[in-house]
Formats: sequence, C-alpha cells, structure tokens
Amino acid sequence: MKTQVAIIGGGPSGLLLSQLLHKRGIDSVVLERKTKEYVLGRIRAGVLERGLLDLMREAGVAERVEKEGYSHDGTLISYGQEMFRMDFKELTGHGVMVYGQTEVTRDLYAAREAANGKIEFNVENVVINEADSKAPYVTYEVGGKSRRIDCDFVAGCDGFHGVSRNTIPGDVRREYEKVYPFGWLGILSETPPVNHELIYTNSERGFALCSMRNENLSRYYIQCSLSDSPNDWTDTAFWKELKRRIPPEQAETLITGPTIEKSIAPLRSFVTEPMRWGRLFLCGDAAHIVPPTGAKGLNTAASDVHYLYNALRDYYENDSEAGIDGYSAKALARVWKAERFSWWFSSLLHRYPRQTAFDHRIQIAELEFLRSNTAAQTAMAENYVGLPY
Ligand code: RFL
Ligand code: PHB
Repeated sequence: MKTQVAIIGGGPSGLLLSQLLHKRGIDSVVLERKTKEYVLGRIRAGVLERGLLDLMREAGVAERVEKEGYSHDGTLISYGQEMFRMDFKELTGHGVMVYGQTEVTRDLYAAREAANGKIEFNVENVVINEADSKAPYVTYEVGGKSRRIDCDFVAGCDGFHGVSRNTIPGDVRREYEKVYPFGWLGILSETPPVNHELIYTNSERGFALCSMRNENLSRYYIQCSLSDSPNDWTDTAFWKELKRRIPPEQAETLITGPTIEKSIAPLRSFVTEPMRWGRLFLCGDAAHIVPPTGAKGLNTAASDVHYLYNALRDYYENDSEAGIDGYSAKALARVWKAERFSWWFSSLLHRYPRQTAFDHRIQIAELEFLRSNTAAQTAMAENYVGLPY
C-alpha cells in the first residue's frame, strides 16, 4: 500500500491529523493497535481549549461539540475553609469547553468513516523503517498477515507506550521525566454534578477534583496512593473520602450513586526531544506527558497536530520544507510551557508523602496570593484556557 502520511495510532492525535489532512486532499492511513470499541472505552480528558475547538471546526467535526459541549467561563479552587472562583472569561476574554475526549474521538471516527478514510485496527508489530531517508515505510501484521505501507512521512501518534518514540536512536533522543509519588483515582457516575463548574481542591487529606460530562454524568477524582488498586475502593469508600476533601457545603449537596467506571492513573511529567527524526514526527502523548491537573494532555496533543498539519501543508501545497524543519522546535516551545503549568498546578494542590509543615504553609500562601491577586490569576487563567499557538 502507498500513502502520503502513515499515521501510527488511532487516538485523538492520529485521527485529528488524518481528518485535517484529508480536508486538504492529503492522503493518510491510520494504524491502530486496538479495536475502535476499546479506544472509545477509555475515559480520559474532559476540558478542551479553544485551539482544539478551532481545529475541530477546521476538520469539520465540531457540530456536536458546539451543540452538546458546556462552555465554562471559570473554575473554583478550594483549600482549608476557603473557596474562590477564577473568572477566566473576565481575566482573559476566553473560557474552555467541557466535552469528553471519548466524544471527540467518536466524532473523529465518524468523520473518517464518512470520508472512507483508511484505518486498520488490531495491527501488531508495527515497525517504522528508514525514517531518516526520503522513502520511509512501515511494516506491520494484521490477522497474522504481514503488510507494508510506503509513504512520504510517518506521524507517530501512538501515545506513551507506542513504538514511534523508540524508533528515534537513543543517541539522538533526550528524555526529561518527573514521576509524582501518588496517583488519581477517577470515577464516572450517572449523577448530577455537584456544581456547574469544576472544583479543584487542596485538602488536608489530599487533592480532589469535581468535574463532569453532562447534567447527569459526573467525573470525580481523588489523589490516591500508587500502591492502591481500583478494587481496593468500594463506591461507598470513594464517596466518603471525596466528601471529606471537598468544602462542607458542597459535600452536603453531593449526590452519590453507583460508579460506572473506576480507574487509577499515575501522574508523570515527561518530554522527549527532538520531536522529529528525518521523516518521522512525534505528536501528543508519544512525545510528552503531563499530570492531568492542568487539563493539558489532549490540548497539547492538539497543538502538536496543528503545527504538524501546517508543516505538511507547507510541504505539499508550497513545496517548502521550512515547516517540517521547524516542527520540533515550535511544538516543544509550547509543550514546555504546558509542562511548567501542569507541574506548578499539581505541586500547588497535592499532598506529598514527605511534605513538611513549611511546604504546606508555602502552598497555602501561594493559594492565598492566587485568590487575592489579579496578576497571579491572569497568569493562571491564560495558561488554563490555553496559550496561543
Ligand atoms: P492516546 O490517546 O494514548 O492514543 C494513542 C493511540 O495509539 C495506539 N497505539 C498503537 N497503535 C499502533 N501501533 C502501536 N504500536 C501502538 N501503540 C499505541 C493506542 O492504542 C492509542 O489508541 O494518545 P494521543 O492521541 O496523543 O492523545 C493524548 C490524550 O489521550 C491524553 O493526553 C489525554 O487523555 C490526557 N488527559 C487530559 N488531557 C486534557 O487535555 N484535558 C484533560 O482534562 C485530561 N484529563 C487525561 C485526563 C489523561 C488521564 N489519564 C487516564 C492518563 C485525565 C486522565 C485521568
Ligand atoms: C476531567 O473532567 O476528566 C478532567 C477535568 C479537569 C482536569 C482533569 C480531568 O484537570
């Protein structure tokens, strides 16, 4: 098989890139290790920046998010007995959209299918060959049969555990990592959200987050130990712990119910550089991971897609390699800002195992500064709603 861009990974990065390229008449093939049902079963991000929304519009997949997504103009932050609101709209002129990653992915699959886009599921043993030449090719197996795709470029959109990143030789790659000493236990429940806006909480007992998907679907997270497993947490234990962490007036009105999903995610900051090697380009979680506190993972994947899509357009439409040559530096400049923000917001809100009383007072001082200082709020809000591309 021949194509212009071979895309490894059928998550949001790979699908969005494929759909945007299609709109410009650039052909691609997406290779996905799992089934579509499996990909759509992953409950992940919930907060979309306007940059991602603009890309969805350009890709022709924004109809449903515009109808069913929830615009949020601010968020609530609580600590101790205090709770304050940050008005993103007033501070920056922009808000964010609450709409699940699952739904973004569903919309992208629908668009690729409507356009007869080529997606191969259940692929195994994907190998990216000769990425440092002008004629790369990808080999893989599906249903026990070997296949080969010859292409101009390879986009590595295969997440943190994919093969693309490790295709870049070790002596070319630099990796930066910070692993946090806790995880997030997340649940989904068919109950009305406790509040119409998100609540991020720094409590004596650890971090908690109240989020949502719609009027009758809530998403809650609590900081947990890395040694916990979801089975250790009964629904009753989860609700009890959440109530102890959020402000009492919210705890009193919280409606609980059976959970329909429960999982634990470890928290990690990770960046690999460069994001390009020859004709292989890394995009999204394949190149970088953030702790979810700042809601930046999917959004940073989207900004990579934006830069790569424009670089490839430049190549095919203007016969220019300037875009592809500049891709890694451009993408990384924005990635590092999202890394800094996610690390900062995580550090501000979590309990660390060896945290001293001094460290805790510093967190509280910083939260009080944020509550009362417009410059601090503006800096936070600009990062939260998304820095410009
Ligand atoms: P994905 O979604 O991991 O997709 C990669 C795809 O590649 C496939 N794959 C392969 N395919 C072929 N061959 C191989 N060898 C392959 N290896 C892997 C995989 O099966 C998969 O389908 O990466 P992508 O597309 O870069 O998207 C990144 C986002 O998924 C991720 O950054 C976000 O979910 C992070 N995240 C959040 N991001 C936000 O912007 N806002 C949020 O509110 C937010 N909340 C979250 C999050 C992530 C979380 N978890 C579970 C880590 C909340 C949580 C709890
Ligand atoms: C979510 O709704 O899943 C969510 C929201 C905000 C975050 C992380 C996750 O910071």
